Amino acid sequence: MTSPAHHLPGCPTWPEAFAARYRAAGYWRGETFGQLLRERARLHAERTAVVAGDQRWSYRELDERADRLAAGFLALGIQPRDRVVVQLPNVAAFFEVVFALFRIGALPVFALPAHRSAEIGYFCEHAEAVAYVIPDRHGGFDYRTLAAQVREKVPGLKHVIVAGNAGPFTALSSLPTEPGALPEPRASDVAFFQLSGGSTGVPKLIPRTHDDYLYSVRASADICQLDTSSVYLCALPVSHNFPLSSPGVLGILHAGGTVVMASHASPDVAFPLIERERVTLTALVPPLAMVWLDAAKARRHDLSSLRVLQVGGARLSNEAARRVRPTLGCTLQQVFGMAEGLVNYTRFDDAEELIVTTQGCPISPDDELRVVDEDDREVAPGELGQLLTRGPYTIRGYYKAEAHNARAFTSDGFYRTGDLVRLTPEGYLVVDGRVKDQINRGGEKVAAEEVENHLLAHPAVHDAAVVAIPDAFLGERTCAFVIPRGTPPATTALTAFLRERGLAAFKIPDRVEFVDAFPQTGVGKVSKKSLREALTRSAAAKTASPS
Ligand code: OOB
Repeated sequence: MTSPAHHLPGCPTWPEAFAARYRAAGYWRGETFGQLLRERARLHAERTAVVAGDQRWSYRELDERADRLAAGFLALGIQPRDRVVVQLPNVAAFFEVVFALFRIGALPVFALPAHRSAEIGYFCEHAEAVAYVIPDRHGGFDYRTLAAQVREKVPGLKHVIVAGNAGPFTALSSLPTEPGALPEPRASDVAFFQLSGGSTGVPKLIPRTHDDYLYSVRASADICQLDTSSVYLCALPVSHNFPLSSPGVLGILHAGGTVVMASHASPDVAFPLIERERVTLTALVPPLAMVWLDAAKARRHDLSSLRVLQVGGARLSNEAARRVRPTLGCTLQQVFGMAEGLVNYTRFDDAEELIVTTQGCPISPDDELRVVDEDDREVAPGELGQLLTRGPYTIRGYYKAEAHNARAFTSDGFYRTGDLVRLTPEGYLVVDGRVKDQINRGGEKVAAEEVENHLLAHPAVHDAAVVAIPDAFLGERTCAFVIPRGTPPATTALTAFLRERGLAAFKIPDRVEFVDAFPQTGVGKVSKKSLREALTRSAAAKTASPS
């Protein structure tokens, strides 16, 4: 892969012929996130950009805060291209921090609030992060304790910066200083890292450039018809690609609208905010959408401002999809996207049947899709196959992952999504399973191998295989099959062991089954298909004889 001199080493990029085409088509416009905010602050100075708790920031205030904090980060010694792990929940400080980093060309690595020391330690190490930004406490958890553990593991981490009460670390509020001259990152540079849901031992880092990401943000804002009157409720964790950019909070800032941050996605928190702020658009994963549909029936709050409910991250059932319009009185938009790039949307004026039965079609006329069999041969139109994709906002490789990239991308640069899809005659995608070794737990992605590796570290575990169990609420849950070494440990001891290793709670197996051996495939690999079938059989037996 080509790599311009100013480009961060280890980040594969587009071949020049493609880059030239994407520029000529007007997708890549040479604009950076820092410039975008500057321009919006000029256009919409006094409009409200962000509402979070009792804070309301105008575009001008956000712009000024980003400038002052950018100067503060520079004064602390954070340099262009330095990596900074950002693990902030849905708080106003998120915007101040990421735009300050964008402005100096330092690169946020977007961690989720649920990540713990196993994940954060790895991100800090792999990205060679110089700083780590956290809240003091959130959701009953003290992030300063986590930071202390990470610091011990990763001596290269120079700064822990806390939004709130800093304890032994650096307070975010102590940093802002008089704005001065700022380095100017280039739009073709990497702007930040997203995390891949992944299917391998460790999560992969996804390098996204200003050019490519801003294109997806602008085009998403257009598809969702955003303007200055749009009000977006950010109910999912803001650093995830869906609420961040599809069109999400960045799409709203691009359009001059207002972002309302919800500290939690439950109806108790979200419905009063929708009523008070006259929210027009929001995004949920399927299990939350189902909770909202049930809660909305009570009609205790005025949700009439809501025009669009986006649902994505995991497959929404057609039945739940059909309930959205009658129950909430708004349009459903299905979103099938991935942090690696490609995002598909149903469009607002699509026929209701297309909206409730498909996961939409791509953002860009230059998104190339191929639906192939195991030998990478294209399947017949309408047949189920693996989705490969390439385009103006889909990465050409993960950060510092050469061996994995050779498997995850074709030699001509298509990303192997691992999703099984079929294309409708209208060119819309229906997602129907996957080939990647991953569990999609209500939109939260669990890489089987990652959990297996942690289980294998337990002295009483001889072998482990993690698979999905169908679940009425989450879509899927995780089940770990374990071959014990001698007497099986108690399930609670095993899950406590994983927690102690610092694994995020959503990756802790929901169920553990001890077995003597694993069923094998013809070539002697563990047959996860047989393991899943065994679970389905035992569930069927239980329903047949409920004793
Ligand atoms: C979004 O991004 P990721 O990176 O957390 O996960 C991507 C994977 C996809 O490859 C697919 O397996 C699954 O999540 N997925 C869906 C889906 N949306 C995502 N599977 C079925 N139906 C859907 N609607 O999840 C993401 C990123 C941007 C926008 C929306 C979702």
